[in-house]
Amino acid sequence: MDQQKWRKALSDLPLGGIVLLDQVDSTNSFAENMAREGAANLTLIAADHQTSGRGRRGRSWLSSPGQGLAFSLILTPQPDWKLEGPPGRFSGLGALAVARAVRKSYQLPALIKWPNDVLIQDKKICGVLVEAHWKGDSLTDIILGIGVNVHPGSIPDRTHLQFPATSLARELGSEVRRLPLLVDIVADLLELYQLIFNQEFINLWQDLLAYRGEWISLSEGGEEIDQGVLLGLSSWGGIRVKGGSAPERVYHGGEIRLRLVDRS
Ligand code: BT5
Repeated sequence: MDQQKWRKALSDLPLGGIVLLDQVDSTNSFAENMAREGAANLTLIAADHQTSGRGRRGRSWLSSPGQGLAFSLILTPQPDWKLEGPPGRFSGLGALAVARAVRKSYQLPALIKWPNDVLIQDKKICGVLVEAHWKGDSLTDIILGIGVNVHPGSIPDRTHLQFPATSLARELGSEVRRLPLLVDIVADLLELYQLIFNQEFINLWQDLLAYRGEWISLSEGGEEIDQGVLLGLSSWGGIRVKGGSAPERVYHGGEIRLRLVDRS
């Protein structure tokens, strides 16, 4: 990455700070340390390469140098935050910003696989990792980390994947530049962030939900916990599922995995 060029392109956005790195273990870990040392709200940390990119529950996010986007945003609690419900909307924020930027700039049919993946044609191009940190009972910061496969070289070997993956350039059939994509995603994310506690935000997210109206299976810790039709999102960003004669169920929680059930 040409750091000077990247910094200049990002400098018009209302960020609290910009940190650009050639290599880091994980931008989320780096952001966590910065937050602990008092970094400003909306500080962006982006790296050309992560040596230990992280997914959820100890899983890895794999990438090759310069092939994708890996960045994290530090969010510190604001007076207007409504924290009485589950924090799932922060992964929705990351996924929605990526899906919208991809749709707007490249006209590709990006959808959000709840809770934290962005898919194009049923293949993963992006993962979001939200980590909240607490001091006693009080939330100190939320780190919102986003990884996007941009060039074809960013797609990990199939043996490392539990779900098919693709890159933006592969789906588009032509080259994609990382910097304008990053600027589009972060700009949209900052706008959506203003709406995050409104129903309008949930509606925008729900409009791009993958598998809506389809039969899905949910699992947690490797065990299936439910099956049913995916109805949509709850007002807190959980998913609403209905199957059989039982009443509708709502699930929250970033540890749940969702998959489509082939009923043909
Ligand atoms: C995620 O977790 O998808 C969240 C990934 C978040 C990555 C960003 S990069 C910037 C920031 N810093 C970090 O350290 N992390 C964040 P999860 O839903 O648990 O999915 C992880 C699974 O996705 C892995 O077990 C693989 O199967 C698969 N995977 C790994 N790398 C991938 C890639 N590049 N493309 C598609 N799938 C991948």
